[in-house]
Amino acid sequence: MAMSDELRSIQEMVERGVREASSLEELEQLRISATGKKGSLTAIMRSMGKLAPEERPAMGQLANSVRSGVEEAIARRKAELSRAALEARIQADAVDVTLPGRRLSQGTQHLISQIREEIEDIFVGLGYTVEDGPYVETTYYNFTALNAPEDHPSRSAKDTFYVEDRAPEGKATHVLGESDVLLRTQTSGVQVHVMEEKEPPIYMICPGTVFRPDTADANHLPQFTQVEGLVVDEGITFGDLKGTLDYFCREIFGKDRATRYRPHFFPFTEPSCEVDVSCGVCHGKGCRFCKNTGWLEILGCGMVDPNVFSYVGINPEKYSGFAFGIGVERVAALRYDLPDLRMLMTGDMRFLRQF
Ligand code: 2U9
Repeated sequence: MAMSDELRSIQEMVERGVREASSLEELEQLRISATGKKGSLTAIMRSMGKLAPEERPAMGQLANSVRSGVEEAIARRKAELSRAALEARIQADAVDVTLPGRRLSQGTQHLISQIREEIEDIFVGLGYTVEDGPYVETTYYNFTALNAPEDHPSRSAKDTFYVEDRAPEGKATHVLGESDVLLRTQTSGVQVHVMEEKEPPIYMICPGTVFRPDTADANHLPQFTQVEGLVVDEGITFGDLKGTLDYFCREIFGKDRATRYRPHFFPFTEPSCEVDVSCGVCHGKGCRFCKNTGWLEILGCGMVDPNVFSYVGINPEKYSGFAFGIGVERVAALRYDLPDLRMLMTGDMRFLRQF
């Protein structure tokens, strides 16, 4: 075939290929087969030297125009295909900004945390510090240093979760006196730690989770939250205790609520009291909520027993103090008329969102 025919046939072939190419990859293959290093057009241009000198200018001109025509056609199609590819991507990635958004489900602070913080704020306002301590305690910090005798019922495995891996080999249940590590049943151990570390004056509260092997029912939870408080200073009297706790009760339940102090017994305080606030439903007249007494029990308290001071090396002749314990779940139940403490443990957002 004459070289000019060959050039024209290549030109036709490439032009058809360009029209038919449906992807950038196909087009690139076509370019390589024509004008690439081993391409058909490149091969012809290389063989130009074999022509008679008088034929070369015309053939050279033809070859160059075929080549630039081919390159131009490929470039044009390339631009077209690139635009189409971009268009397709834009279509595929399109976001319909007019669609309604997905609402993020946002939690709320748990009622118990809210009340715990409220109690903290009341005492911080009175100059108290907020202290923390371990959940796992020894019998010394949970009982002994709090003046609980060795045979006190609260020490029994019925009332305390002992930590299993410190129980004797092969025995599933704790036998009194055989394990001295437990889940704290009260936060009082924190006060013992603080008194060991700090000199009086001490004005502190210790909020936190405590554990007791009670079956959960309307009035009991095996895990609940306490805020205990301790004041140790020179000249602290029962009057200081009463003034402080009356103030606390009014802050947390409202100015119109009365308080009453009933004698009680705790190993760690002497004298000891349980404190009631007047019923907010019937205002003391008696109703179902207060079991017709007009009063609701809210906390325990007392003057720190001098024995407790002796355990931590505080001189009971120089210092006196008072202590108290508040069950936060109980405060929540009284304040919001909750019929069952277990409602606080379910994580049911229909309940929790109300607070
Ligand atoms: C030290 C000395 C004394 C803490 C106290 C109570 C009274 C009390 C209960 C309230 C409801 C426990 O959560 S509850 O079941 N607590 O009645 N707690 S006095 O007395 C202390 C603490 C530490 C060193």
